[in-house]
Amino acid sequence: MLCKLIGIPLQSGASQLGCEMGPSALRTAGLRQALMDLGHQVSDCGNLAIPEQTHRDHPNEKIHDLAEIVAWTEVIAEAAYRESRDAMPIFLGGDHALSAGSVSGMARRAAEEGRPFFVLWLDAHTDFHTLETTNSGNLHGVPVAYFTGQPGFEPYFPKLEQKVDAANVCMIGIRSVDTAERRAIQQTDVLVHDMRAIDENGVAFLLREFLKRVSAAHGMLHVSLDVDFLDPSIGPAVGTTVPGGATFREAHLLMEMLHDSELVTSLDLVELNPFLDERGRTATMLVDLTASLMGRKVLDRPTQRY
Ligand code: Z70
Ligand code: MN
Ligand code: MN
Ligand code: MN
Repeated sequence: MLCKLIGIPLQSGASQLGCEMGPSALRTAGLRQALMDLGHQVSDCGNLAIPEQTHRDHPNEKIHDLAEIVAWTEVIAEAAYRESRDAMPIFLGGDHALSAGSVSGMARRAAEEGRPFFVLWLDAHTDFHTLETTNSGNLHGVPVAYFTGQPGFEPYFPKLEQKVDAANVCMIGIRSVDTAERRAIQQTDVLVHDMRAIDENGVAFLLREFLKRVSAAHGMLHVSLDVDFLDPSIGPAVGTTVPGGATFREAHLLMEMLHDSELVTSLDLVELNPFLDERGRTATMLVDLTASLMGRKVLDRPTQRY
């Protein structure tokens, strides 16, 4: 498989500075070599950059850096569409606002290929605020509402060429949802698995049920991995730590199952804040999880199909 690494030094969607160093930390932790060791070809496209922005105001005065995030969304969506023609893009964040672009660009790619498009959202948060409802004003809290076509993003954000069907979005790891998000997401068909669902069923069951649907539809699958999906004990390098996250074993199991499924066509690695890391261990954790997703395993065993 040809993997394209796309660095996105975007940090103004989060409340704390530092995510702009994420792409560098992932490179330093050896992402490219880990993929090559698994027999993949890797092309590092370097980091994206945004043009000069024109100022944008929104009636919600809490929102900060709107113009910058809009500019990033356009640039990232275009890169996602372009680089996915012949390769699997891996988006190196950068905060989670980048998924407004990566997911919308991949949705356009899937539409062009005539395939249904699915998103697996691994996160403590639903990131389902609209521009009206965000209280923090941090735009990493809005990408899912944007790419599923919730109202109010136009004329600020780019018009979606292809919105993602909410029923094709599955979230796992959720444990921090604001009131407005909860109200809004419950009006949709987004499948939200909170930590209780994990505890009662196990991650393997939840993922297997979703992968069966993706497989039956011959869909393309985008995986969006937010560091705070992980328990802070194994992923401390994130601005918004939330206790009670996924364990090392749960996270690797999901990645191994995703590999076996052969369904994943793009990946976000987001919210890594190297300024908050402990001797690079969160960056290394993300590289190891990506390696599991791309075929690293403890023992050879027959591929599990879904
Ligand atoms: C909260 C907000 C958020 C990521 C934190 C948190 C959002 N709902 N998203 N970390 N990735 O500020 O809107
Ligand atoms: Mn925040
Ligand atoms: Mn997130
Ligand atoms: Mn999060």
